[in-house]
Order: sequence, then structure tokens, then C-alpha cells
Amino acid sequence: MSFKVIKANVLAANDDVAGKIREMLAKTGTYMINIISSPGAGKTSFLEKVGPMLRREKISFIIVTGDCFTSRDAERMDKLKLPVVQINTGNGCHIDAGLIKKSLKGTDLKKTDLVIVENVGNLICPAEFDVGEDAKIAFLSTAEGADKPLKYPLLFRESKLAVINKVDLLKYVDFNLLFCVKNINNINSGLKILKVSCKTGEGLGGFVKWIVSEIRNKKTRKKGVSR
Ligand SMILES: Nc1nc2c(ncn2[C@@H]2O[C@H](COP(=O)(O)OP(=O)(O)OP(=O)(O)O)[C@@H](O)[C@H]2O)c(=O)[nH]1
Ligand SMILES: [Mg+2]
Repeated sequence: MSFKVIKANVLAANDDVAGKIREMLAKTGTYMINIISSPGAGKTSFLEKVGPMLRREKISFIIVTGDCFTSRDAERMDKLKLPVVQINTGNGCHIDAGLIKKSLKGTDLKKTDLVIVENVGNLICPAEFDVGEDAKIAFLSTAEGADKPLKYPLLFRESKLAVINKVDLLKYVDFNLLFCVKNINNINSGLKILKVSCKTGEGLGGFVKWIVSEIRNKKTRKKGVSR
């Protein structure tokens, strides 16, 4: 062979920044979730419902929401007085760690229990990018088809929680819930699965319980380290 082959890890620079964000969040005991779904699965609707519930639990949080072009999601959450930063990625199909670092500038993380990232609607690219989160959340809806975990396994492999939204539509759509759950289990047997409806509110309490416990566990671990 008379030519050189250079193999670059295109994710290395991103991982570097993600590592620094993770260190920063470890120091303040701030938990970060990264919600990933296809467009329209209901991420913003979920935050519109869950945001006020977290506030009632006295959880201080900031939402970073990603969209290619508009500020529509931030406007929706701002209407509810939820603290939100909008990222516009242009044609970018995901949020990377550098964008999260920029978004968190000016946020007092010592006073923030939780950073919530609503990623750009896309089941593929965001799953590949570490943004320094504690947990990726695979978010899908009954309107998309039960085979999505089979077709996009990386997200389900990488996630700590799966949320199946729009269960209120189960009686109208051809969505085989058992088939979907079985495939999620096959991909990641330890993955917790929550079935919710942002329309009726079903299952949302289960999410709040889960996240409150995750936040508490991280704060306990931080205390253990700093003692
Ligand atoms: N029936 C029903 N509709 C829902 C539910 N959750 C969201 N929707 C509807 O689904 C549509 C998309 O919801 P969004 O919250 O904008 O979805 P999203 O995932 O944030 O979309 P992008 O940010 O564009 O990726 C809206 O018309 C919502 O009203 C649900 O649980 N049940
Ligand atoms: Mg949205």
C-alpha cells in the first residue's frame, strides 16, 4: 500500500468536552438527562406537563431544547414560566457537548438540581453523542410503530430509561405494545420502561418519582466523595 490511512475519531473532541461537563456536574451534584426521540413523539408536551410537577417537588431545573430552526418549543415552555434555553442547530441533526457547554454558561449549577436536554427530533445521531449526561432517555410514541426499538437499537442500548408516550392512542393505532416492550428488553434487559400519556397525564407521576430518586442518589454520592 503506497498511501497513508489516518483513522480519526470524530467523536473524540466531543467526548473530551462531555467529560469536562460531567466533572462539572459531579462537583455540584447536578443530574442531567438527555431526552431523545423522533420528531413529534411528544418531548416538549412531556416537559410542559412534567416541569410544573418537578417544581412542586422543589426540584430546581433548567431545560435546554434543541431545534433546527425555530424557537417554538422554548416559546411553549416560556409561556409556562419554565426556565429554558433554545439551541438552533441549523441543519445539525443533534446537540453536541460544545452546545450544552455554551447553553449552561451563566447558569448557577450549585443551585440547579437537574439539567433537562430536549434533543433535536432524531432517533439516530443524538444517540451517538455524549453530552455529559447522567442518563439518556429513549422517548417513543405509539403513533410511530412498535418496531422502532428494533430498527434503532443504539438509542435503547445507550439509555437508562425508555418512555412510551401517547398510550391514550393505543385503541386507535396499530401498535403492539407487547412486541415493543419485548424488543426493548432484548436490546437492553435492564432498561426501565414507563408508559405515559402527556394528554391524560397517565404515568407521569412514575417519571417524577424516578427522576427525584436519581437526583437524590447523585447528591448522596457527591456527599460521600466530598466527606
Ligand atoms: N394523543 C396524544 N397526543 C400527544 C401526546 N403527547 C404529545 N402529543 C401531540 O403530539 C404532537 C407533537 O408533540 P410535541 O410535544 O411537539 O413533540 P416533540 O417531540 O417535542 O416534537 P419535536 O420537538 O418537533 O421533535 C403535538 O400535536 C402534541 O399535542 C399524547 O400523550 N397523546
Ligand atoms: Mg419539541
